[in-house]
Amino acid sequence: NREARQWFQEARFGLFVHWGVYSILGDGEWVMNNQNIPIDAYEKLPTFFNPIAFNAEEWVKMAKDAGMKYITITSRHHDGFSMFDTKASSYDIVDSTPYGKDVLKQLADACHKEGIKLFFYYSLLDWHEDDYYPRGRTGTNIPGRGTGDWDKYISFMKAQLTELLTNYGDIAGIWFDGHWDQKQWDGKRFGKLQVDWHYDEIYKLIHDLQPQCLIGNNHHLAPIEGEDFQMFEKDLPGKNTTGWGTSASDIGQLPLEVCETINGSWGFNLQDRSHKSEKELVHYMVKAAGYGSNLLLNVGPMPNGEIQQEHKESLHQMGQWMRENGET
Ligand code: FUL
Repeated sequence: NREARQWFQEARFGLFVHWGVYSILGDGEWVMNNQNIPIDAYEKLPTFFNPIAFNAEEWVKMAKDAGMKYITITSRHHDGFSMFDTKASSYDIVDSTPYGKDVLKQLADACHKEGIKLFFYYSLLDWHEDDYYPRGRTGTNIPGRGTGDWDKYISFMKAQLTELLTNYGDIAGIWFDGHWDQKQWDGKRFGKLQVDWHYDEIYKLIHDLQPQCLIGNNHHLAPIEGEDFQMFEKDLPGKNTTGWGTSASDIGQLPLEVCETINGSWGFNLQDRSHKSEKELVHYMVKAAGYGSNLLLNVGPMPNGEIQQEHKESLHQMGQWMRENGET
């Protein structure tokens, strides 16, 4: 949808939010994989997840004050835990936490009220679903086990995406991630397994449900049919500083977005004190804008639902800079 792309092209600045049951452990969103936590142990985390200090209005006002035009939040990260009320699984915030409320619904309502657009991050790969095949390194990556029904997994994703695009009003975009999880155990050997993500069907489903909903996929490749924007993870467009990024020749004609962390972590990390200075952050935003790209700047809220003080301060400073420089 041309109008939606045009809006995105001019949006400049957005808030990325990595929040899930992993936040409890304060060791980033990859903690299940990095600490090799088995599924049955990890499954205890939701029973302690009770973010009573979460205030959607405050988050949205904080983003607005920073000069941001949109928020992209993890609806379900690689750990497979859904931060919304899904009927496709009971492994979700409403069915399996003491909190029992849908945080995405609260955020969607606050965003709509304040005129901030909402994107959902959605992981393709899943370390929890039985039908995810190949399942990630944690769990059943053992010969003879861990087989799943791939078609059922695709249907599961479609069911969840349908919910996300039906129950939360207008959604500005879906931010896919985890495409690269294809060099995994295929039941016989590790190798390059050709995973068919059924993008044609999934992208069509999204655009049929909400034509204005922008699709982006963090696959680090040239954009494919059906995608509306191209993202660069911790990387300016075409620089490929990370080594696994997107090369200059793979930049398409779509609006661009760079995403970056304030410290070094996406999900809440208790020990990470490497917060970037105001100058570094402003510089990065200006550089990204020089490439015609938005900046999606991340916060990793704490398990109680509050955003770290240092991150709040950074956002406030960015907002001040934007105002002083007539950018808002
Ligand atoms: C990556 C993910 O694996 C990270 O956990 C994070 O979500 C980042 C934005 O994208 O590919």
